[in-house]
Amino acid sequence: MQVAIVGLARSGKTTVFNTLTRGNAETGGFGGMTVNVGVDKVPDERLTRLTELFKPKKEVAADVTYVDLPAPPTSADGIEAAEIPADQLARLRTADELLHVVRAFEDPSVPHPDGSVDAWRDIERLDLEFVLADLGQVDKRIDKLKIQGHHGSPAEREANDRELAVLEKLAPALREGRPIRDVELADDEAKTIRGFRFLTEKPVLVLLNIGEGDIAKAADLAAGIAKRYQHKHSQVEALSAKIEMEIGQLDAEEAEVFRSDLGLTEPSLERVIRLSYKLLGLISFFTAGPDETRAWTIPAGSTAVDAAGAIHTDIARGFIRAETVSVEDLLALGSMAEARKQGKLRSEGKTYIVKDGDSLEILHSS
Ligand SMILES: Nc1nc2c(ncn2[C@@H]2O[C@H](COP(=O)(O)OP(=O)(O)OP(=O)(O)O)[C@@H](O)[C@H]2O)c(=O)[nH]1
Ligand SMILES: [Mg+2]
Repeated sequence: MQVAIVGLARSGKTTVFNTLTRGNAETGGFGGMTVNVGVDKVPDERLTRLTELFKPKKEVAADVTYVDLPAPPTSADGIEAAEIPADQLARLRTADELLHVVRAFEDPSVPHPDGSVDAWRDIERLDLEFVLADLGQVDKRIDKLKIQGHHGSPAEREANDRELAVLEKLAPALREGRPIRDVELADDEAKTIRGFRFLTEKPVLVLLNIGEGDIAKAADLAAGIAKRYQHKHSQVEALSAKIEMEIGQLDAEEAEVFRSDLGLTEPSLERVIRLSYKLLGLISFFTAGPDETRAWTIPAGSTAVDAAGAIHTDIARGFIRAETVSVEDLLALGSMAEARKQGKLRSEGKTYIVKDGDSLEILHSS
């Protein structure tokens, strides 16, 4: 899973990146063109507890790749309607999700490119750039299909028409400034345009980067924006990136003290990671044994065979059955054997829909 960190100049993208990845990329670089890439483990207390129980040689958490991209040139240079450069667009398209960092902190030592802090204005501005990028691509493709449509075999022409019909549904929505994620599409229509990897189709987590003095109001500030940001597959969160970055550099005990002093009850960044995971419709299942405890990522709705395939294609091919127990039951009962004795262990077949928090032992022929 890959998350692109996007936002206008000096909104705090790199600070958020550092916090998420415990990195130390240079911040305050004033619109530099550096791209930072880092990997972070998805925090999951269920995995931690499984590891405590099984004491395996190794623990493997699910991970997320974060890509911190430069701000689009428009916002950095104040040039109207400059396009997002092609190389940045290409990087954006490969992402599964956008983490849109929005400046909501006041700090005279970090001048806002527009002279004033206005989170809503900035959200709309970047969203518009993404809409325009998608619209450019849609229009170009429509023109091409219209020319191409008169040629080719009947099957080719039919495929041509099908694609054209979907794109002609998207174009007017984009012209009105609506993101593709809001357009109602049937499954086969969505599949037709999947290859484009449109920016406004990706799920988005809007992250308000609030000032240190606003931490107590974080939830209210996020709710205020969420009320106006009524899009599908989107969510709004608020945190103070600078403080979170500083906390991230402390050891666990110090961090705890610091957090409670600030009235930060829950680690905001863990929440962000989990939310971005959920927004993608991903769930976790676990495998646990003396060698290794491990969290695996699969799309919600996956079957037991899909889960086996996430581990290894050979295991999917030789799938016999999945001995299944919820992690909570497994943790409460202490072992697979005990879970079996108590009737909590189920034998599930190929078509079983795996649930978030299932612990699986997949039996397979080799
Ligand atoms: N006071 C305050 N300053 C912050 C906060 N978050 C980031 N900053 C500061 O704002 C400046 C810009 O932060 P960056 O993380 O570099 O922002 P960016 O979006 O990556 O900036 P560019 O890559 O230049 O577009 C830095 O000096 C940060 O220290 C915050 O929550 N509060
Ligand atoms: Mg940066």
